Amino acid sequence: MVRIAFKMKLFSGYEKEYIKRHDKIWPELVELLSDTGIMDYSIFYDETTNDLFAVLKMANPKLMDNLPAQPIMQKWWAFMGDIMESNSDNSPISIPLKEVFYLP
Ligand code: RM4
Repeated sequence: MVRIAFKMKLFSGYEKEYIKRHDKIWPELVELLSDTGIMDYSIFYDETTNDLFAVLKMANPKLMDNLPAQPIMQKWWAFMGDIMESNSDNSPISIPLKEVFYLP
């Protein structure tokens, strides 16, 4: 099992909206993420910087490469694009983080 962590960035003032949208996350997106092998997926919000810190577990991280081509993923990213920093293809600007400590 591999732990993957990355940062995204929320536009200022959208914390409540971000939570609201994720409280109502589409079942078909949950299914896609699950089918991709993603587990224990959390996103934390840093209100001092608007950083979103995401951390998840996967047996095979290569499977993440399949996500951007999936229509549901593309639809979600387009839906989220008005409240977070995104690339021109609507995917969130995502900064990978290196693990520097782990206590099992
Ligand atoms: C985030 C972002 C991520 C997605 C989660 C569910 O806001 O769009 O790419 O994996 O939602």
